[in-house]
Amino acid sequence: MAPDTESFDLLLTAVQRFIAERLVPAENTVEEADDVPAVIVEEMKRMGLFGLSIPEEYGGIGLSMRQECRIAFELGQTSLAFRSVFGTNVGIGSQGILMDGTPEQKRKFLPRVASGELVMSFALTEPDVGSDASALQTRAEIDGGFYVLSGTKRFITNAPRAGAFTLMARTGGPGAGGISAFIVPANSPGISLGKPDKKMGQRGTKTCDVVLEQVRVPAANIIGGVPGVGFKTAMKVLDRGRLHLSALACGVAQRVLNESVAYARERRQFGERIGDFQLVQAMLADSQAELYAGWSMVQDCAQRYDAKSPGLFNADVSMRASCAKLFCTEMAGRVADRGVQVHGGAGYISEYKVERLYRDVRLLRLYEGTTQIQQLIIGRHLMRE
Ligand code: COS
Repeated sequence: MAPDTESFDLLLTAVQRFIAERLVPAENTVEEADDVPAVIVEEMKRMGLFGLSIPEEYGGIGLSMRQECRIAFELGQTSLAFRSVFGTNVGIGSQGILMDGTPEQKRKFLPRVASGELVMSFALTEPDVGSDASALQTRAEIDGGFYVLSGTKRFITNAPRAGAFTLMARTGGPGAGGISAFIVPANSPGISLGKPDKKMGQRGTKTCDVVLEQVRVPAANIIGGVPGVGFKTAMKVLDRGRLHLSALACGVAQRVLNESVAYARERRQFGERIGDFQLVQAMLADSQAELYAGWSMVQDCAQRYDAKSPGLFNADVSMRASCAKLFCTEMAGRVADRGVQVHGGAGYISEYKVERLYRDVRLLRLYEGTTQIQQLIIGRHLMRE
């Protein structure tokens, strides 16, 4: 059961305060150190942020999707590195277990995921396999009660922090039906990490390669205990993740808009505030209107997500999550671009927040399925209907 309105409002207020008082003031530190301070990570654990989406019976808060999106919207309004610390525990790292795991797997892993003691990370992408996920090459060969895994996973968010991976590998023949999802402890012999990726933005988030050389994983660690359904688990996890990211994108757009309006009220040219010029107002108005549209989509889709059978694929909701991801992440890109434009030359200088936000939002259109993958999912759905 998701928290009632009163409990949720208390959480929302606490998160808003935490962002305003602890996270926003630490944004420059995160940018310079390329890391989130350990003391803040501990505060996040105490607030329960690692367990936002995990049901109460496993020690989490058990938010509905609608509530989770509301919190993601707030988290989008500060450095995205903060959300990333616990984002994989709330989303793509843990949801496979929650949706398709056996009761033992849920009992064994989810309480530690919810408390933040165990960081989970999601490993699907490979050097030669990104958008075409069902072609993945990491092999898992059966050997008695174990599988032996070999391959390389790429751009794996939180790999350096992870205690375990939800990792997709091929137990059978080619295509989606040959893929299984494993829970792989990060300290398994044969696992090594690549050097940290140097990224365009989102400094403070941690990504790198995960290399598996003859890694022995108990067969009992296949999510749900059934081989061959890991691709579907991964797709369901991504549907949900895409909706969460849509909400996050709206949050960043809101922050950019706030920064831009504040600047337009302060900055004077030709003897007037630049925000009094209609050409500047047009940019702000377009951003506000698009943000409103995006957030309305997120709320609608989240409501539909909550109404469907939990953990089951629903083609209509999946299509709408792709619509939201497509629109909201592209929208955040346009809003960030206008934000820089409103700031003029100052927008290109790192002293002003929009410079970082402009770089940070670029990833939103790429990860958890590019804009083109969302178009493909929507287009296929329409043709199927
Ligand atoms: N939920 C559950 N099952 C799903 C599903 C979903 N959202 N989407 C597809 N499936 C099922 C299909 O129903 C099909 O099952 P059957 O074989 O029983 O019919 C199976 O999965 C294969 O589906 P499909 O044929 O559509 O797979 P494709 O190989 O054509 O791939 C895309 C589909 C391109 C949509 C998929 O590979 C994808 O999302 N790629 C992007 C991956 C991504 O987001 N990567 C980011 C890295 S993770 S941060």
